[in-house]
Amino acid sequence: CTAKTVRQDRRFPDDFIFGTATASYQIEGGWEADGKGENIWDYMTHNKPEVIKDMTNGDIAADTYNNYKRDVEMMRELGLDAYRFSLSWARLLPDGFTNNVNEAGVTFYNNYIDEMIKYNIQPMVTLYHWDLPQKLQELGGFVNPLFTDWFEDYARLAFERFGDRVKFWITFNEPREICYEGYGAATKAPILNATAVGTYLCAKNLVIAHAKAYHAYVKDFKPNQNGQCGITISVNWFGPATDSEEDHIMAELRRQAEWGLYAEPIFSQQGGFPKELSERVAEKSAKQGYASSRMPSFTDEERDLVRGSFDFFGVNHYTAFLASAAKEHKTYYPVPSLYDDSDSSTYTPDDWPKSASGWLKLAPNSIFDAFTFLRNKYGDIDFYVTENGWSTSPTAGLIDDDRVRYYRAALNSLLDAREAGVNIKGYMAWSLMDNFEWMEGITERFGLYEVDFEDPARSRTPRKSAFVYKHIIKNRYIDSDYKPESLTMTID
Ligand code: PNW
Repeated sequence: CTAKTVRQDRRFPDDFIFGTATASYQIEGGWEADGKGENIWDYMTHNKPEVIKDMTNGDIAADTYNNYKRDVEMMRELGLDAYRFSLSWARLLPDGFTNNVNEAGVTFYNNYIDEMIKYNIQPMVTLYHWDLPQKLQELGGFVNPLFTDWFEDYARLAFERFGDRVKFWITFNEPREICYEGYGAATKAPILNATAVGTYLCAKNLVIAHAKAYHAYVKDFKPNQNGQCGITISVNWFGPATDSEEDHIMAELRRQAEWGLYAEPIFSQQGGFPKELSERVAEKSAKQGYASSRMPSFTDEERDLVRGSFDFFGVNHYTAFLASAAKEHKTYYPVPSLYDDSDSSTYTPDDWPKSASGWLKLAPNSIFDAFTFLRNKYGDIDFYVTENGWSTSPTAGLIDDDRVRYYRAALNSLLDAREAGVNIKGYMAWSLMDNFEWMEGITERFGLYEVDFEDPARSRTPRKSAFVYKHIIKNRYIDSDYKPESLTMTID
């Protein structure tokens, strides 16, 4: 693959939605302000600070709890149509359950939302971006079968309190990072490392919880509120390293393990977990001496509840990987585990430009590859890019030419996909500003705005990429020659 030449004659339609995205734990701070309960990231970072690369945590983060008006001012500077952010479950429901509503938390989100609405910026709300109330984790979290009801109750509260103004709801952000990284491995809270079964038990409950919240919205809120409800799945592109049949099989198994596990039950006609992966897990489980497959199955009723439970498909897309059957690319995975079950290994070519994050490189035209694949598989549905972005090091500063190059390449690839007929209706850049990058702490920066974490006020300063993104939004056009005259930001 070679990068496509950039075409200048293409535009984004006026109704295309440009925004940025963030998540509660990564920006808010105020970890115990005004009655907020403890969540799994508070608990983990306080009790095991060594799991975070620089021993930082989200206690203060970008302090959006006290800076929300400045955040909205930045949205206005950029000229955003929409802003995607998440609600902190434990800020609203300190114990996780609806018997105890923290009204100060409700007020905080009301203020944030009202400030956006005042300036005609559409709030897009994620209900769950990884910060489960610790009390629910102590009851098993996502692998307690009653989780699906706890989540529906929480979702109903959010629809009730905010649904008059919020018309775009995302139930979960990135099931893979929740279920594989949090339950099947130890790279996100709650670091359970239950490699054999964790991913699969979580995956089943997660899609059922999503479907219950979706149906609650459709039945009891949508008729009056007229919004939409969907889910966001991380869909990086996994293509075959060569044209060999083996590599094609590896790529398909990898896609099923990475995102098919969560997309197939919701977006496919037949529902349920992906076929080839299910077969491999069943076979391996039998050989490993399990009494039944480590991957649970769906009852007919569950399958029907989940399939078709969406108004749109939200996609977080960052990069691509090549799947290979070749010996030199084989990676060791714990046995049993999701990736061992999938038998697949991946690598990335050395000549793809590197970001500050080990997993993130600039892959040629990966948005086109991922979205045309999704459209061919799941049909002509509405898609949104709910995250896409690039990391730099904390010392890289304000002149972020590599981030500018990444955004231009990504948006060109998105236009290619639209030209091929994929209905991508919006794009959210990750992120509005630097924030707490999970296990990496603040060692990797994704912001269009730099945040000064040494400054108690957490001042925010636009990077060059902020000006370039603003220019694209305003003109609905990617001008590859545009250079901001200065880094002085104004509201147009
Ligand atoms: C997303 N990968 O996570 C999350 O939704 C954000 O909270 C996070 O800050 C952002 O991307 C940047 O990391 C991802 O390995 C984590 O491909 C890992 C991957 C993709 C997305």
